[in-house]
Amino acid sequence: MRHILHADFDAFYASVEQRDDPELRGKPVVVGGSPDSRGVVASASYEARRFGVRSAMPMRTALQRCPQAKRVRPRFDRYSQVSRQLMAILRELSDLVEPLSLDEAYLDVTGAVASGRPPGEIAAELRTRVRAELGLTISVGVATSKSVAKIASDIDKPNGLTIVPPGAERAFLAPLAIEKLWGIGPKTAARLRREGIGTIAELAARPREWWAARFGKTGPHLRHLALGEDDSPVVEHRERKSVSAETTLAEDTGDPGVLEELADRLSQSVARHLERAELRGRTVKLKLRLSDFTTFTRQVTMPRPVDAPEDIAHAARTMLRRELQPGRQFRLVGVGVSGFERPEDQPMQPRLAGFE
Ligand code: TTP
Ligand code: CA
Repeated sequence: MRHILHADFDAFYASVEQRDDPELRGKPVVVGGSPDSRGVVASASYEARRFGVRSAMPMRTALQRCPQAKRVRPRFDRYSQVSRQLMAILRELSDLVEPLSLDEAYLDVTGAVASGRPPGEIAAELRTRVRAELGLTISVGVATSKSVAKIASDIDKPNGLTIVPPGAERAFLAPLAIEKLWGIGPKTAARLRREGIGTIAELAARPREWWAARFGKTGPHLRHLALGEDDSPVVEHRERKSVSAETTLAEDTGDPGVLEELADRLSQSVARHLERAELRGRTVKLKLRLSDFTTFTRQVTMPRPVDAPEDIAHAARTMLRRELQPGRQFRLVGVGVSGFERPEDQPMQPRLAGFE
């Protein structure tokens, strides 16, 4: 059995703005684009939500509903920074962390629970630490699956903690509205309601055939979710520290032409991987192994982060040439780039449209 936490910042962007500017605390705050340029609300403080303001609503509408609301332009760099801080705290509690977006993540704490710590205690520590160290509140759901943990974290927002004990999944879901389930959007929900299905219990009571007829391929999966069954694992997203490639030569050589060409090829491979991962780094490293197995590295810091094959190759060749001496034979060459400007574990870019 797994033990999973789902953590989600409350009113994320708006709370960060309120934390950073005491003037905004306790007041309705909307973060998003200007009403004059058809901006939309990215995040609304709970004070603003009392007036019916919601995410994704046109800013103009939001300010009509709540004219005294303070509008703040989004500061995505700031939110990314806070997000990294949350993920770092999560990683101290377990190395199985799966960020879902800047402000949400799953944490698998099965290991800690096996060694005697109740999951609720881990959740409580997490909430205390986030509040003390980041000055922000999160809501946490604790359950035996990702799906139930996510629904649980949402049920008692803001600043909530909901624990669903093992075996209680079905009973917990039973009275909830069908929209709470992954895969049931507003349109599907409206259709189901016309058939008299409004709660997850009513949905869960449907026979297998009904699910297949109604939802096709995803039917069986959805049915499991409605029954509180979900065995999808928490998939770790490790922060990548470097990208590198190396080759052991078929035969040791000191030939500058052969070695430089190899450095070029490795640089190209590294550049391709960097591009795919959308990473650029400031440090280029060259790894060399001599015929007597002595291994050493040389590195250079670039004036700007690089990802282009020619930049990496130029740096690698320059370092390589300095190591060539008559009689010196090499058996391995490696090239790597590190010192990334953007950590890879930012799961997604802020949704930019209309916010500026
Ligand atoms: P959410 O978790 O959906 O919203 P929230 O954190 O503001 O509020 P809560 O969880 O308490 O209900 O989204 C997290 C952040 O993502 C949000 O602060 C801003 C951003 N976001 C957008 O930019 N556009 C959107 O349409 C939504 C829904 C969120
Ligand atoms: Ca949130």
